[in-house]
Amino acid sequence: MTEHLIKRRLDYQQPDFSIRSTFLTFDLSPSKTVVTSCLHIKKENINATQLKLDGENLLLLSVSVNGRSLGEYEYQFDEYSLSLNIDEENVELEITTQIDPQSNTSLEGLYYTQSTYCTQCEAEGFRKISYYLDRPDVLSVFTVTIRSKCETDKFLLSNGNLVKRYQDGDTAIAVWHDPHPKPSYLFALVAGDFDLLTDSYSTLSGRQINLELYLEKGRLKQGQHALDSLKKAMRWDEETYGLEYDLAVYMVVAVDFFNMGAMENKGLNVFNSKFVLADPQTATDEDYFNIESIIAHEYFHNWTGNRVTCRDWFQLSLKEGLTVFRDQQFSADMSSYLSTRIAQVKVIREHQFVEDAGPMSHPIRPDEVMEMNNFYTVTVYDKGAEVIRMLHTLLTKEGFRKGMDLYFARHDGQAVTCDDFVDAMASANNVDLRHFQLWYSQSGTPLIKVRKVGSENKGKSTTFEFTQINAATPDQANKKPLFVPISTKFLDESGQEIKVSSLNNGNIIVDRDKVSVTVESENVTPVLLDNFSAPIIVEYDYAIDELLHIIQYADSSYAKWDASQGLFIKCIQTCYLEDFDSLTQRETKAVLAKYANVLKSNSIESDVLAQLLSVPSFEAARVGLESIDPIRFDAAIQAVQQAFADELGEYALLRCQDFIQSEYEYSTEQVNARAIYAAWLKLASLSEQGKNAALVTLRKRYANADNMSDKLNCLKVAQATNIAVFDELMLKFESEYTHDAVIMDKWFSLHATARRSDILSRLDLLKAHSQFNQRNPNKVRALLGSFAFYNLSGFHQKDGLGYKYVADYLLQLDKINPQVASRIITPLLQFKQYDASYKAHMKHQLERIFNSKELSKDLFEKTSKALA
Ligand code: 0A1
Ligand code: ZN
Repeated sequence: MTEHLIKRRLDYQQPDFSIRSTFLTFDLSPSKTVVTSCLHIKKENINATQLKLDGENLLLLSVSVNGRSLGEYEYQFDEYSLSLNIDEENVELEITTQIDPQSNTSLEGLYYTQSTYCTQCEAEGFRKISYYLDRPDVLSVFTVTIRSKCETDKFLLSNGNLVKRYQDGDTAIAVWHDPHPKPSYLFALVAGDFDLLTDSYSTLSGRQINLELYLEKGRLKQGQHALDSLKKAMRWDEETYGLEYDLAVYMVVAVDFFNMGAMENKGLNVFNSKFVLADPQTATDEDYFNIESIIAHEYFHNWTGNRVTCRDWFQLSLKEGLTVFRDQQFSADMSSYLSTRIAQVKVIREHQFVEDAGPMSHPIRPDEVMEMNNFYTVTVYDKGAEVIRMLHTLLTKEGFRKGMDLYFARHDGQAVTCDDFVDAMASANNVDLRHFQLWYSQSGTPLIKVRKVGSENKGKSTTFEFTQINAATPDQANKKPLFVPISTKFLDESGQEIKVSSLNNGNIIVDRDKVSVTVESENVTPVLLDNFSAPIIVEYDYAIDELLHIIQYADSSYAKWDASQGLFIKCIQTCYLEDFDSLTQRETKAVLAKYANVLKSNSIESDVLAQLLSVPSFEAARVGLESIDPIRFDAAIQAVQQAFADELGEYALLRCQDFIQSEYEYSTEQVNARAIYAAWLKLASLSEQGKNAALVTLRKRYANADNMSDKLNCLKVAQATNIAVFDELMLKFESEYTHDAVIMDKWFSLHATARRSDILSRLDLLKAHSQFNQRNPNKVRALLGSFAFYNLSGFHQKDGLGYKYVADYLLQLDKINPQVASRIITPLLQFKQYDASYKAHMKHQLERIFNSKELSKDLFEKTSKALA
């Protein structure tokens, strides 16, 4: 087996050489592309003699130094590198390599699919294009020449500004120059034929920027929302952070084959087409939202990532945590704070907490990495953003802005570390953030247990004790207490807020093992972790009436939602633990009846209503439980869902009639109205009293829907409530959209998550569908990813066949695209959290993968950690 080495953060060393300029020439051909690279190399460490360049899967054609061609004995190369001695301080190094883009199914480096050339270089893909110092702290000025003899390569694109475009006989040639020094991971090249959507943007300082969207032919109209989003993002960044775009052109290319969401290459973003294309007939509200936020995310990287980049890959959260936080702020400003915040919190609770409780647990700034692609995680991205959010809370908006200004003043044009970022924040605000910094180095989810320790002062005051617990994780045995801001309010019996002077801007700072807070009142309901002020788990033994009190009286909609989740989770866990006996059933019914009354009698604001009607997912509801029997837990969720629907069924049916259909518009009001309608329709369709009438409504609604959101909502309701109707509507959907690859992903995903006993043979049929393609990550994620992540009853079959199905598939996929295989394996990695028999079956499949021949580094790292 190939040896897979672990790299360590603390082993970082500055590079001995820099690359002042990089001239690349590509002679494109699908299976034999020749890359000529002319590098001006400068020795930075006078004692260094050997230059070692990274390179993988390259056919080396020639090497020359200062114009002299080297003989084979003058350099050494192996599978991963090319080394040569450099005596002078400055040399011109020219290397010619040949690559095979057509056979590149990993979609890393330069690849060719659907008659288009495309690159993906982050994190370490450039080395599959040419030998280079492929590390983020080597910044170089790039000039790129692209040559093609193929007439369909109408557009030849790279980073920066187009210097010239001309024809030399049968060869089309384009030359690009990017004046901003950049690391190799930000390099991009795209060549092919597209429809081009253009616009221009005028910056606040009066510069004109050309905006260009390159879209699959025939899809021009579907680019408008992305283009509008881009202009909004450009304006927002100028207004919020004073950051202006710095080139004359900003290009976005949409491609169907892409491993991730999108990539922020300087001036030439490459996007997964599902995060660009939208019109009311093809995209849902969620798609509209995602497009706006991902377009913004990539745009914001121009400053947080490109102008100031990472010193090494351990610092990935420097750019990702910060850029996610910035896109979250932007989305909240564009739509509603509440719904965006709830969605973010769900990501943390349902995915990040799970990651942190499993074998891949790592700090937002990891210490050890085998395969960098395995660290584009919810921890680095989303927990990273929560850490930035805490800084924003602690320093205030103004203080945070001062910190950002200082960060750019100090580090523009540099490759820096997370410590540099926190230092800028600390210096600009004159505060000590050393304790806070532990969030960067400590992994795991802090648990804060809150207890009412009694009342004093003749019962006139109540004291709450906060205990911080940081359990060991596989990567770190010893933990220290973190600096945790817990936004807290206290409500009295009448629902009024009680002022507590000891709070710090509304936060209780738990920075030690134990912290106590006293409230001058006797009957107090605490509202804890409002707005999810820290990425932690809070445990407090709420009485149901306290939760209902919060839902009725808290002035924060977030707190209402969180209390509603707490209420559902309490019911689900009781059903699960008490074996659904008749007492539990009666009690659950009584609790849900009370809750239903609150929902009926209160004028709940529309931005939170749909969320209040939704029962939490498996991942959210299982918090705090170990050795889970997923099937029994699933049954508990179903039981609570059914009891809740039965409480509200008739009322829900009535509420469905409130909905007035108007022409589709992506606006906050319409998005809320559609979500509320779908939530009522689901409850009505599930309920004993409402289901027949609801079914008629559902069919009618599907038939009359003039937009994808309503259609998909109907399909989801049918999937959850009536499989026969689901099958009927899915057939209609297929015949309508079978030609559209992007839309068919939704269809694959809905099939993959359906609850049915023959799901595995269905998956076999779906894999044979004409629109399925094992080389396309979107398809694989839609079918196999959705199944493994979200089909609880299908994946966790008692005989282990669901696990085997996924493992068999991953073994094939690993040979095609290890990055995608490595994402889909995630649910199997959590095997230790399940009950014995499930655990054994999952472990067996992990062992099969681990022991298979020529396993990728990606899967090797994950399976070896899981089985350790
Ligand atoms: N930097 C991109 C995400 C990205 C990361 C890795 C990729 O390939 C391995 C592709 C894209 C972002 O944060 O948007
Ligand atoms: Zn990013």
